[in-house]
Amino acid sequence: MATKIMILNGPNLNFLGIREPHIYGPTTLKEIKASCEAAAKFLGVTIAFHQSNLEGELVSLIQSAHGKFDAIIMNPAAYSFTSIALIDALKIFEGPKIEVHISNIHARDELHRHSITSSASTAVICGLGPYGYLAAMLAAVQRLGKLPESIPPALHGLRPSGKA
Ligand code: CA2
Repeated sequence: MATKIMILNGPNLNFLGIREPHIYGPTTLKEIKASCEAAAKFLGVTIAFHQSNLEGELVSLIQSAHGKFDAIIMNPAAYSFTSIALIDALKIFEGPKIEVHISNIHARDELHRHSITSSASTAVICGLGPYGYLAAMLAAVQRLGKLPESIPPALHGLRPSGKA
């Protein structure tokens, strides 16, 4: 069975590339989705890509991934800084959970600096712009030990499972 990755995007990310390009860049969420779909083909995985402004909807999507998806990649956006509900939902999911932020949250103002959801994540990628989603996909598949043979050995890492 093909490896399945759920990619979740939190509130206001539907405005990427439309407002505040000086912070989040010119790329739209639609373009990010297309780039993830292209990467999925290359990696031999299938993806489900969602955006929601509603915390409960994101919780339900994470719950629905249980037993059906192998990894979750999530940009929780503003919920990163507030959501115990997302932390609890992420803890239920056993597979790799990679948090992505387009901007480098550590270089941001006090309000945008302290992600609490990262405590329930396997790894966090921030500051790489939209490329962070692709880096997260590669890392998730590597961690699952499912990188295809077509990926050069140098990108497989030192341990098949990706564990440190
Ligand atoms: O850098 C990221 O990906 C963030 O998760 C984006 C969040 C922000 O609260 C985090 O600190 C970092 C904000 C998403 C809001 O997206 C907008 C897009 C266009 C215009 C306005 C907001």
